[in-house]
Amino acid sequence: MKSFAATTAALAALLPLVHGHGFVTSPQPRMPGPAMKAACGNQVEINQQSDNYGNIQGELQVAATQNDYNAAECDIWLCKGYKFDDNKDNVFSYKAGQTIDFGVDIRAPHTGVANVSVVDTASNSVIGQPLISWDVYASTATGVKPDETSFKVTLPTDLPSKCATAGNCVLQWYWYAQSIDQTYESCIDFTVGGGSASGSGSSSSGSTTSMPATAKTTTAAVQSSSASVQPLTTLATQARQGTTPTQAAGSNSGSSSSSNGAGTAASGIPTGSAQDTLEYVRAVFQYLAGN
Ligand SMILES: [Cu+2]
Repeated sequence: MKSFAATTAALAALLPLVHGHGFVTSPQPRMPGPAMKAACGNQVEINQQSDNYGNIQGELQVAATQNDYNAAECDIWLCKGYKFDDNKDNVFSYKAGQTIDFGVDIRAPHTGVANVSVVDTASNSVIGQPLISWDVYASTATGVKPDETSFKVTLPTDLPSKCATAGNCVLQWYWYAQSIDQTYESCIDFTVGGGSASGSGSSSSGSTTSMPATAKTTTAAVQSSSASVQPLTTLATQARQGTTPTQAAGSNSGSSSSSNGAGTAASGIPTGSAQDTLEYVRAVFQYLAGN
């Protein structure tokens, strides 16, 4: 008979398989692929290939035991490590100021915060302000609300010209369920063209002239201004990981996540509410039962 510790470890190992609970369904986001595998390692990619609803902490649990995980190349806090190179055929062409419909599938609520932002992929920093944000998202107490899974965002009209080139900017949906220390992300690759005229005939590439190319949104300015406004963004978790100097500052308004996060990440067992724990146990049993 296995020891309790061994059983617990086995259950914890299942967590990444059973605990994927959120992903954007529309527009079609980035998916895992060979470039991710090369950067993040074979098992991490397989983990997400089998469950793209999974969370970053789950990926890191897998990564911790793999020597082909390259943290710098994987850049896991950006798009969960999913790579543009695997998604070059799935780039949306938008116009400045365009409104975009979003659909999100949340399979289980976990109270947290969320937003959708334009993210500079080179620096994993938010450009400007979030396009939409929630101080309370997917609450375990109330359940998921309709406007958390079906909503619109409007692209800014002053995005930097770099966003005219595919791969440089993504629309990132970000959900940090601090109640159980799980971070979910989906990234939509896009380019934004300048012109508003529909009859110009040119596609999204050329006319960047209508964009204020040198919009004052330097990264530093954005960060400092947004830090005081956004309660959300990329938070405590990233600050703790020390991986994102960009979005962390000031965003984790004294949350408690820094105190419980390490233990959660280490064991894989949620330390959140009783309901979260029950849900986890239920998920494990569902997995063991074959569904
Ligand atoms: Cu979950």
